[in-house]
Amino acid sequence: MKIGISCYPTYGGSGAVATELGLGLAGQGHEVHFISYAPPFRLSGFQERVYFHEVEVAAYPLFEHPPYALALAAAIHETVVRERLDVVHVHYAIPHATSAWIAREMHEDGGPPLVTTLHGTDVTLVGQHPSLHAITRFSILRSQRITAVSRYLKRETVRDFGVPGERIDVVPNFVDTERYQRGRVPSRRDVFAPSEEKIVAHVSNFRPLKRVSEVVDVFAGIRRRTAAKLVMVGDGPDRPRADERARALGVRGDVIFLGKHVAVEEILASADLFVMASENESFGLAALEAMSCGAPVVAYRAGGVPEVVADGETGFLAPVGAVDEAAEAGARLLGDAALWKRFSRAGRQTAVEGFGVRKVLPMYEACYEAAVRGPAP
Ligand code: GMT
Repeated sequence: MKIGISCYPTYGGSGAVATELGLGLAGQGHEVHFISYAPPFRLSGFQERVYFHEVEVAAYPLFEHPPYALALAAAIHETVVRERLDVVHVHYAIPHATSAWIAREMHEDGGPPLVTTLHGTDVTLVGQHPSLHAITRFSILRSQRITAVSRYLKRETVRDFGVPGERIDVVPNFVDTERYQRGRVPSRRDVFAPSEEKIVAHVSNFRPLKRVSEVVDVFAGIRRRTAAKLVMVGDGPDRPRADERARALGVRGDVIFLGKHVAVEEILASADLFVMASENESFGLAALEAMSCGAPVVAYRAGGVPEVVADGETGFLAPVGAVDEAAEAGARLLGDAALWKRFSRAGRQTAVEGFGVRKVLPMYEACYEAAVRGPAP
């Protein structure tokens, strides 16, 4: 098939999933055309059957806000016509589903079907804004196929947008378990933890809902019980707050802010524990990637996280804001070698058997085929 994929190219889960999906599909013999304003951050190196089409946004003195959604619609339409795409798959409803709908309307015969994957904040946060709610609902409903990355996100979409449940397929996020595994790359343990401290990792875009200061709080609680270093990967508005919090708690010397990193698997493969303190998370891709690398997870029981992390088996889940409980659970895992090994193995097994690329890719392929076939007569 010839598949168009549109996503945010910036550091974030939806762009990561869209890119890994496109690369996986190309590996299966499909032709994949990414359409965005910049190459997605995980798209590097040459791969056969993968193309990138840059959306050019016209600048004009009259435009205080250049119309990206329209430029994207034009680029999708143009790519569909030129490359004869069979299906257009957009990730994150706003504005991608709207742009793809406009592109489709531009075809006299309707053009190829549109698949929209809902990722999280497009439904739970941004799409809830009164100015965006109606158009988000409209664009989701106009998609020929709709997928959500967790059962939780499907429920939220049904409840808040009135989308009929039978129209939404849950296709979970996935991980390349060959790439994300311990022992594939040389360990960075000596770099992060020269005195053989335990390595606690966190990966996110440091936005307020990630509560990165509480990641530091949890780490400080762990640090009081065991020698450890915290490796913070990513960047965003709350990084200064996390830095400040680490200073205030007297653990700044044990926290390494790495900034944005594309090859997170190289860091996660050295981690002993992954900590996430999000107040909401439709899925938690970074937690899955950590589990694939054999790192148990400590997180809050929020949104779709329990669908990924099995409490008491592959990690521990605490109520949102229960910093002490999370810290105690983390220290317990790091201090008990047998427990850690059991959780590490179980997490890896969950990633391989439940969320491996070989399991999830065919679900998207089936979705495209159904979209192309169209509704049953
Ligand atoms: O807001 C974010 O955290 C970024 C967002 C994105 O679009 O990159 O992440 C969402 O999509 C990811 C991939 O499906 C999920 O793993 C994240 O849980 C989800 N984030 C939230 O729901 C907050």
